[in-house]
Amino acid sequence: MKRRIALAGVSGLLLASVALTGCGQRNTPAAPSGGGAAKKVATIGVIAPLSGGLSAMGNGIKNSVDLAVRQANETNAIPGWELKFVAEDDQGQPDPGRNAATKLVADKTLVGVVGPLNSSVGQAMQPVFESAGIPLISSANTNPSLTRGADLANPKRAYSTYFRTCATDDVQGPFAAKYLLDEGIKEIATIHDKKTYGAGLVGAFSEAFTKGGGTIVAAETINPDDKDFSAVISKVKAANPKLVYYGGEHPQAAPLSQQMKAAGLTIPLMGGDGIFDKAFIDLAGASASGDLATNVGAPAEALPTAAAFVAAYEKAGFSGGYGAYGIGSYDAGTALIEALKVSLKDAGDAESARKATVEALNKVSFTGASGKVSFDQYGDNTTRTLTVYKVENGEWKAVRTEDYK
Ligand code: ABU
Repeated sequence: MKRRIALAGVSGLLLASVALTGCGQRNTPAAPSGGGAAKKVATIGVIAPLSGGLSAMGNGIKNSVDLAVRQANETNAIPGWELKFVAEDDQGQPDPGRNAATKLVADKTLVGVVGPLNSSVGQAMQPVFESAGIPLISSANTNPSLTRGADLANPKRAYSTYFRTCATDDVQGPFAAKYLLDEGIKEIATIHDKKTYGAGLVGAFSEAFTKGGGTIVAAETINPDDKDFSAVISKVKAANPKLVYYGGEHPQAAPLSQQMKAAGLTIPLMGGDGIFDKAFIDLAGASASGDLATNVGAPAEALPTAAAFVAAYEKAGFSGGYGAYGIGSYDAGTALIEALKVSLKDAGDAESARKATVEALNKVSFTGASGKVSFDQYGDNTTRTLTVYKVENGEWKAVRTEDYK
């Protein structure tokens, strides 16, 4: 069941002020001053691409969680405890991601991590967190197998310590397919980058698109490190599609869009949340006009529940925006903090509270920046919202938001 959200009707942002203590890259508890009892330390980590082509998205994830941690410390959300924040760079690659996970779980004060961005990196990290009994909450991994296993017809929780706040590609692909069919676009070509996310998204899209009466006139792949897409563009052009649906991320999608248009394939490119970033428009330039993307969640700027987050993020003075995954990352950090309010209450140290933190995460329920947040039996968010955006006048403009139950 789904509910369409009327974007035009959303108005009157509820601007709440949030006190912040500073705006550095790292949030370390202050040393206790004389007389007061020393607070115990629990560490919240972020693992995301902080360098490379996806770093704008990755830094948005990092900053948004940093903000949630600062606010928790400022309001003494967990009496007797100070939260420390650390961030590690996974470079958007599985091996550095696994290494970062291994490094962080060795810290006895670690109680949970938000991240990573890429589903393929999440897959590499999940066993590390499962062995350590430490929760990992992603705001961006959209491949459904990470929570429900490879056989979606017979879902089984993949990892007891893994959670996510974003909607998944078995919803995102059909959402894009329905939008295109509603718009009368019935012949399309697909291209993906062969990665977990790209291949999975195109698979989910294609199934729904053909079931809905559409035709896939060409189905091609690229390699994630390709720069020249002329061969694949020639094949796609010969099939005369009305649109190219791309599964992958913006560092490849932007030059693909540019090279398509330069080669005379003057049709829109559409992708998922992996291309929804200002960097796509900056990289593709004028070629991006008319291109489309879906993203997980509703537009933060139009969501009353996100107004306080948006204001606090701006006030904090982070370099770079919160990006596609900002509100979901802030909510992932908040979910962890909500769980810690329960698990750390009577704990002697952070390490002994890990199991209770996972148990408490399964029971959290709160209104976050993105709306209601709680997790189902697989670790997925029970709220699943998606938005279609179109590039107009050099900006992503929201054109349809739907909420799936
Ligand atoms: N969700 C889009 C990009 C991240 C991923 O690989 O899932």
